[in-house]
Amino acid sequence: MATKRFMTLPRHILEGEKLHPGATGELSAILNQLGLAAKVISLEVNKAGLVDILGFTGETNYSGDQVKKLDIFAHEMLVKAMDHGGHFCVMASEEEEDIIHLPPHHKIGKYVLLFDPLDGSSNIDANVSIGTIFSIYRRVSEGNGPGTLEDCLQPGYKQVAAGYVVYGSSTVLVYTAGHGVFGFTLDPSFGEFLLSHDNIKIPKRGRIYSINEGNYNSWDRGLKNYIKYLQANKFEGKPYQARYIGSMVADIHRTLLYGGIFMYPGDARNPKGKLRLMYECNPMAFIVESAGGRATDGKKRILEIQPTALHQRTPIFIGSEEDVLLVEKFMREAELSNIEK
Ligand code: AHM
Ligand code: MG
Repeated sequence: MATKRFMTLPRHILEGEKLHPGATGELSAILNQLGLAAKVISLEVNKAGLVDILGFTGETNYSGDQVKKLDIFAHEMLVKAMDHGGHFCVMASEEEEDIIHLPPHHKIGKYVLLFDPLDGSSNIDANVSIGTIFSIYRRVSEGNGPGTLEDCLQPGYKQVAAGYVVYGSSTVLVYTAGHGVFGFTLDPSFGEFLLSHDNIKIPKRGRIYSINEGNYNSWDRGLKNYIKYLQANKFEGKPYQARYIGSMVADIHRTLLYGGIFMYPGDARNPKGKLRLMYECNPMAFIVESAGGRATDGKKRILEIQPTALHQRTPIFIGSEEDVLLVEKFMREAELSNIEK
């Protein structure tokens, strides 16, 4: 690998490819193209406060959320940027109910792309960080024709690459192809992603917990006990800290860098929680596991859940290994004592 200084995203991908002699360069081309789409979305996000782009379009997306113009822009940008390279056989987006077929005149490839074009979009008006999340699989359906729903509904452990872009105080792209997690910061002066976070490793344990505590009354007893435990105890001599941005990409980016845990549990009102397995939880779980962390639904590894629907939701507990193991223990104990009663 060349030195970290001025290591651009394309160059980093190229160097990584050299370490895998069998690589065809296709995955590299995909990641480069995603980087390009991220730059365009980043520019538009930065302009959001200046142009008349904020506000609801009056539509709701498939999951029932209100859709803002920037969501649509990001969705269309990703489709347009990714549909003509000849790499994909099918795509799916959180913003579209069904799978997205490639235009008929384009070459069909062997990969599958799933993405959440602009996660956390309810935060746009308040200038809070938002992000794009993507996930790449190999096709599993037979033949060279258009991909199918079956290609999209693969368990997360089959991902070949995943990443996110956080549009925050700066724009940062983080990706993994299963061998290390790398972060690149967009230099706005010459429009290039530069390696800023080399081989990210999540701390084994952290001091920050991240959860929407407004839902406390609907939580299970085990989770309540865990949060009470954190509030009453210290880690390395200091009290635990609660941090919740309400934007998954930003909350997980912080968790990856500083350690700790991010949770979106199921509760009495929403047993499956809020976050989507295919667009949010699987890619984030792949990244966090590749950085040495852990991601489960409270019992089972996120990456081993067999999906049955494109837009299905799952509870998620993700972050430093020891923190996730601890919340699982609290939940298991509460469940056991319920059975014994
Ligand atoms: P979205 O896909 O509609 O943007 O919703 C997902 C977002 C996540 O970024 C965030 O973690 C979560 O919703 C916050 O939900 P809540 O406001 O219920 O805490
Ligand atoms: Mg989302």
